[in-house]
Amino acid sequence: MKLFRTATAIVIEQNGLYYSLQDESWDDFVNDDSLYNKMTAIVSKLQPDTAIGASIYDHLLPPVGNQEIWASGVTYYRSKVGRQEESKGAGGGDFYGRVYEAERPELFFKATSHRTVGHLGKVRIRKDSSWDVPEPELTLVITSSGKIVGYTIGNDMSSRSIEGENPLYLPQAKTYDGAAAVGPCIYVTEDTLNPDTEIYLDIYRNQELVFSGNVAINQIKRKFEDLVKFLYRECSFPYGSLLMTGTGIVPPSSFTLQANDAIHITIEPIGKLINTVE
Ligand code: DO4
Ligand code: MG
Repeated sequence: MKLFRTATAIVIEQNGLYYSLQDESWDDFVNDDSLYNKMTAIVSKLQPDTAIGASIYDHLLPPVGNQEIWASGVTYYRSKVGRQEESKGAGGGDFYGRVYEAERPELFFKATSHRTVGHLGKVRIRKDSSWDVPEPELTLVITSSGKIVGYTIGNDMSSRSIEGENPLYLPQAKTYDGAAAVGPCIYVTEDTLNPDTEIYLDIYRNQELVFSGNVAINQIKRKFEDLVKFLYRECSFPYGSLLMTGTGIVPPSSFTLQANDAIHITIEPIGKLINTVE
């Protein structure tokens, strides 16, 4: 089942049928350990809203309310190697190698909804950055109690020039207006995701494909539950949280994003998140 957020309603999609819920608080609705069962019960009682169809994808809000968005780093081998390359001059090779092997993962605060866009929204690159990439990341939707209740697609937009200059600049490389995209929906399931699930990244410039890559989520070095446990060790999340799980796709060092590039991230069964660079 998929859960969408629009300006006027929360919408559930099941088997191509859409069920609309008015007057529901997003924060209360999502922060529920029984989210799947609740949605199943709603769908069994409610009539589908035939006025809603696939055009819902044209006017979605990001599926985040008062939840904080956090991110995990260096969880895939490709990310470790990419960071080591970019920070050679700053001595970062050692830090990234160590965090990849350590028990404690790298977790950092990414954004609130204020700095986040949804499907078809515009992501930004910093004006003081010269080397920028999208990071396509499976994103966990977690309740206050630490239960993973769904999955969405995240884009952890990153400045590689700022991060590469000095690892202590990470918050500036990662957090700025328009630095995060999530969506198009939350995929809610009782089961865990199939480990063979693939993340695809395609970047188009003037309709031409300029980068394409993919990675299976089974290439991640960490268990999702362990990332959540560390995140929730000393932080409470009254509305729940979203946690990006890290990138396993890093374009070559010669690649940098440009204005108007279109970033397509696909993770089935969640869907496709499309954003354009402002
Ligand atoms: O350590 C820097 C950030 C890593 C990151 O965002 C990732 O691996 O996805
Ligand atoms: Mg990342």
